[in-house]
Amino acid sequence: MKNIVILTGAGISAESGMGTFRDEGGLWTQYALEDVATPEGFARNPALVQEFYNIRRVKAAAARPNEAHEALARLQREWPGRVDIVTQNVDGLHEAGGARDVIHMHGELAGALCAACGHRWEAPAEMAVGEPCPACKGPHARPDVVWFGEIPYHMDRISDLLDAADLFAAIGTSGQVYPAAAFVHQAAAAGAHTVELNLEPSELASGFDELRSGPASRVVPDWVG
Ligand code: BJW
Repeated sequence: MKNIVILTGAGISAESGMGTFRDEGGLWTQYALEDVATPEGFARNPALVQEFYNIRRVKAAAARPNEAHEALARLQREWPGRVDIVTQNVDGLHEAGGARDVIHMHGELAGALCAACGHRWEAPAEMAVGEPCPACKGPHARPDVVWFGEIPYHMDRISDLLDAADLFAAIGTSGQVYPAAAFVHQAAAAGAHTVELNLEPSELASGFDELRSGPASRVVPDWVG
């Protein structure tokens, strides 16, 4: 067992106070995802979208990593082989917990992106509608996150890691959003042992070799050992 690939979702940050999307009371019960997580929603109402992300940016800045983030960072430090963390989360809590080289497939709250020229820079705590891009000066700044209909970041690199994985773990993700939901199948086809760590078995649970149910702050440190 040499190469470990770990996919994380909102559930790993739930106990740090960051909301999940699809659980009871989750973000998609408070906002329509078409309004705040699509390019079309941003074109229709940029103020609503900036407000949605400003609130979450402030919350993430105040949040602290929990035992699950810290256990994964420890695994990265102590495992003799590779441990790659691919996260769908935009909150930066893996790095705050000590992880390195985290692959942010859905972008980061800390980043701003110019929708016109593609330039990226550090987002201010509060982004305003029409904020100018430092490169092209156009008023098209948006959060550097991946919305529905957009292609997630680092897909070639992730695909190579999955093809070389000996162990694949999915932590705190409902498995309802692609392409991340298909990673377990790619890793299994490459011969990896697959394990799901989640509060309760997800919709994809039958596709994993092993299930560990419970809150991430307990099951992840137990799994890491
Ligand atoms: C705990 C816990 C605790 C709670 N401890 N666990 C039809 C079929 C197939 C695909 C499609 C389709 N129609 C459209 C698509 C594509 C679409 C898609 O998947 N749609 C589905 C809705 C069907 N996907 C896309 O558009 C993606 N792009 C794409 O496919 O491009 C094409 C392409 C790809 C690759 C190569 C070439 C081309 C882009 C998806 C972008 C998703 N963006 C968001 C927003 C990001 C920014 C932001 O944060 O605001 O990403 S949406 C949202 O969902 C966010 C999350 O990262 C993502 C996944 O959510 P996650 O993390 O799983 O959270 P939840 O809430 O769903 O689950 C939490 C889990 O934790 C639960 O299971 C709980 O039980 C558990 N939990 N507390 C442990 N304490």
